[in-house]
Amino acid sequence: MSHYDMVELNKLYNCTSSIAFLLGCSFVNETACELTRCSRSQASWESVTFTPGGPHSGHTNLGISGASFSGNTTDNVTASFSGNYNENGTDFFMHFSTATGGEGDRAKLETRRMTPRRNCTVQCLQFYYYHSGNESDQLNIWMREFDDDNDPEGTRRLMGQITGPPADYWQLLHVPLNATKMFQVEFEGQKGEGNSSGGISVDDINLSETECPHETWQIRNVEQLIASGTLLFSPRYYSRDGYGYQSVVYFSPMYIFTSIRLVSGENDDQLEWPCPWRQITTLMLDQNPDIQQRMSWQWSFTTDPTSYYRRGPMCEPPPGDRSTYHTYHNYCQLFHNVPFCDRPPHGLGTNVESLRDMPLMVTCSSSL
Ligand SMILES: [Ca+2]
Repeated sequence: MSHYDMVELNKLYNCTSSIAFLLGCSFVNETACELTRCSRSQASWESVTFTPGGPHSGHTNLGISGASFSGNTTDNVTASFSGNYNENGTDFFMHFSTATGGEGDRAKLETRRMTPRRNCTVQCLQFYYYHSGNESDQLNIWMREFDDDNDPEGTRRLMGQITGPPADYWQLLHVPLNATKMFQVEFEGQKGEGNSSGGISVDDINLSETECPHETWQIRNVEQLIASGTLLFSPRYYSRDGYGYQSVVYFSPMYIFTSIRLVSGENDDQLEWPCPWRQITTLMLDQNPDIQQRMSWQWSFTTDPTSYYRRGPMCEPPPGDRSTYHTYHNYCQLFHNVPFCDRPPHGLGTNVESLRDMPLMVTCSSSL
């Protein structure tokens, strides 16, 4: 589904608001977002467009070359997204520097208070972060729930944490939330021990009342992968029941091929084999900073023993040395061949081009 599909659907059903979208922020300018900064030390979150230790630019405009995006939020839909593509090329993000200060210094970045509108009490926070600090630096994701408007402190719970080795690119993180009443999210940077020449940065925050994907595989430099024809294997993931599985994507100038397959895992001896009638849903989408404008393509696969697409024994235990993860040919393949992007549907040419320019991610939600 593309942004244009959604616009047409909204017109068709006369939709004027989003039922799931709560918050979006790309820091297009210094005052674009309803976020509050708070610190009891020298450390602080700063709104910047560049940091010497990285990143050298925000994530919002990354990969956008030319007029691929309109820069508007969804037509006819009221949402609290602050805007995304800035035609001036200015792209702010929030940076917590750990290059100065002392161990334990911390600062918070708080969202406004929000109230769940859906009965499912499930929310998904997603954002991009850039970690250029010391591996002991931390970004803690807190959720604070309030009894009512007069509740000043609420109850705080740690929902996610980023720490460990730095990386020289923007990474995507999904954080499942389960607020049942008024809540807010806090991004807390904390300086660890050791030297740092950078810090932790945050950009393109989105919060929606939807379930987070079980796994997300972020793929960068897609344009190069398409040009060179590249076969990529995701890390091994585990379903909730313990089945090991893997996503495989082949990029070519003509199409993108995706498949999902079971791979040997640590739990194979304890699992039920074969495992018919299990389902996995894969969603491929670009990384537009506004989740409401992402172009997506989704398919589900059910382990149907009578399936025409079956190749080899369906869901038999992966043979061979099960401790050898990289023995890729030891799998029970769930086969699906998809001519994704080879023939753009009418009217979607612009978006398909933008898909080529943007990094991709593949998310998986499985009931294996
Ligand atoms: Ca930004």
